[in-house]
This record gives sequence, C-alpha cells and structure tokens, in this order.
Amino acid sequence: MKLKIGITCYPTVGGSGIIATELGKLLAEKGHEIHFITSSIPFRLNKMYSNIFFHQVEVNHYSVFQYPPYDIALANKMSEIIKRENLDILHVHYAIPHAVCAILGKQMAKSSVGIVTTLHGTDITVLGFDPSLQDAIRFGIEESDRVTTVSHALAKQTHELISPDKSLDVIHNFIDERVYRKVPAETLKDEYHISADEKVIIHVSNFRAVKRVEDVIQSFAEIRKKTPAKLLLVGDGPEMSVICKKVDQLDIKEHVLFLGKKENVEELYSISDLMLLLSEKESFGLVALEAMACGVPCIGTNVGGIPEVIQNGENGFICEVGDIEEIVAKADELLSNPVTYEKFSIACINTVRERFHSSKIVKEYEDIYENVLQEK
Ligand code: GMT
Repeated sequence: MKLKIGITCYPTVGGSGIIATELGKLLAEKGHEIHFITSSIPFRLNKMYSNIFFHQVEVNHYSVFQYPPYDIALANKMSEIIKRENLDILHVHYAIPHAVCAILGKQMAKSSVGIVTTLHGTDITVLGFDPSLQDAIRFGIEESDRVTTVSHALAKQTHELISPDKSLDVIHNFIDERVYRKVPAETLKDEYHISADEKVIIHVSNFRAVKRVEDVIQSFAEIRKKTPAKLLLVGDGPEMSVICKKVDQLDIKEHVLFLGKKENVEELYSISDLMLLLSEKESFGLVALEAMACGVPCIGTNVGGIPEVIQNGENGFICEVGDIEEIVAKADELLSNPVTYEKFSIACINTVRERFHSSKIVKEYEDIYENVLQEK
C-alpha cells in the first residue's frame, strides 16, 4: 500500500535528523509520498525526488511574545498539511515538542491521521529528568498511535523515567549502505600529511559534554605512546575549546586534526583504522554504525544502546565509561594484531548488513504504519 507520510524532525546535523531524512528518502524510493514538515530543509535532502515535498514551518518573532511560538506554528502547519495532502501517517521524531505538536495538529485538523513517534534519546535521557517536562513527554508518548525507540536500552530507560502506559517498539537505526562503504580515499591520507605507517583514529560527534571527548584525547595520547597515529576529530560543539586546551596540555597538537563539521564522512572512515565513541549517554550511536559499515571497528562505552551495536570481542570492544587504561589496552590489541583486526573489520561489515540493513529497518517502519492504519 502506498502511503502519504508526513515527517517532522529537527532538520539540522544530528542523528535524529539524519535518520528521519534517510527514512523519508528510502520510503520515497519505495513509492510512498513524503511530506517533510520542518523549520528548514533537512540537510541530507540533497537530491531531487518527485515524491518528496518540503513544507517550511515559519516562526514569526512578534515583539509581544517573549518567546517565538515554534510549537504552535508547527502544530498549525501540521494541521494544514494533514488536511491539504490528506496524510495517512504523521511520523515525528522526539516526544517533545514534536509528538505533542502532532497531537495538537491532528486535533486542529479534526483528522484521524495516524501518529507514529520515534524516541531518539535526548528527549528521554536528558529532558526525561526534568519534572517540568515529564507530563508533556508522557502525554506525547501515550497519545501517539505507536511509539518506537532506537534501542532496547532507550525503551527500558523510557519506562523507568517516564512510566508511560504504552508499549514501545524497538526499531534500530540504519545507514544507507550505498553511501557508507569503504571507498578509495588514499590521496586523502596524503593530503592530511598522514604517513603510511601511521594508524588513523577517528571520533565524530557534536562535542557535547556527554560525548566525553576529553577521554578520546586522553586515550589517544596513551595509544600514541605505542603506535604511531593521528586522531581525526570530526564535528563541532560546546566542548571544543576545552578539547583544544587538553590537546595543548598533552602536547599532541601535531597529531590531532580538527576537521570541523564535514560531509562525505565515508571518505574519512575509509582512511580510518579505529573509531572511539566514549560517551556517558548514547541511546544508539549512529556514528559507530557508519564507521562499521566502512569496515572500521569501534571501541565504545558500556552505556545505552552502544552494546546493541558494538558486540564486545566480535566486531569491536565495549569498555566502562572513563576506563582509559582498558580503552588503550583494547586499542593496542586491535591495532597491533593484523589478523584480529581483519577479523573484526569483516565482522563490522557483516553486522551492519545482517542486523541493521536499511531494507530490513525501513520494512519495520512500514509494518508499523500499516498496523496503525488497520487499527483505525
Ligand atoms: O547524539 C546527539 O547528541 C544527537 C542526538 C539527536 O537527537 O540527534 O542523537 C541521538 O539520536 C541518534 C539517532 O537515533 C542516536 O544515534 C544517538 O545515540 C542519540 N544521542 C544520544 O542519546 C546522546
């Protein structure tokens, strides 16, 4: 059945926006009609699709309001699109504000559109602790027709923190395997002045405190004592100045490349040997999946959904948060043993193909949409 699906997410660079956009693109390729209802055009929507439409939420800054009314403007736009395009499903990413806006938009439109909400993490693991938001989150979850979480860990945490009277379906994240694969990128290594005998370690994030990039720097400094290596830091965010200071303090400036925000990261993964994802909160860890799809094993922390992606001792390693000694030991084990490395690298590619293939995941979302419509 071909459906008309509205999608709302934060369209900026970030895991939830990437998943929402990539899902919209793949659903469009399967013949569904997709309507993005967002504040700006999703940044990954970089190709022309005749069956993808973008409806911009305009937020006016009236001087009488202390805060611009994004949520109300979004609900109003949702109502408009639900009616005009006769949407079957409105799939929103984040409980607040998006699920709450969808419920309001549906009521404004006096429609029976199905509401599917996907929880990504920050809406639960950060906002879920705030008593001033808990009722709103619970309302958004309970009033959605179906709610999905990107990991079992996030589903568990949602039940613990919010106690919604709702069952949650786990649908893991995915990557577009046509993009994330090992690509020829040898010249890039030369361009970055990385010599052939140097290993490349990569970290990709939004440099928020939860990512513990300082642990990445500290681990790298230790790994370098044994193995010649360069560290690629990809992304930008609030912790960047702290990180720069730490790099200076450890006197490793010439071995750390601050690359800022980048597109085409598959080329960077393709010259990398190891990814470090040492967060203290991470409901899934999409960057680990991206790296693994390019054959790059990861060392991740034992938090949230990371162990659902990285299988300890099979395709990477799981260490406790802040246990630098263990992280360094596991990195040494991988980087100094080519046979183990090759085994892990192949296991990474197989894991992505077998457990997180986009065709499998997109079908899981389609099944949810169809169930919602059948239950109407
Ligand atoms: O990691 C972030 O800070 C961005 C955040 C977001 O909402 O975009 O990412 C969350 O959603 C991603 C996609 O589902 C997950 O891969 C990330 O693990 C999750 N981040 C956290 O839980 C901190």
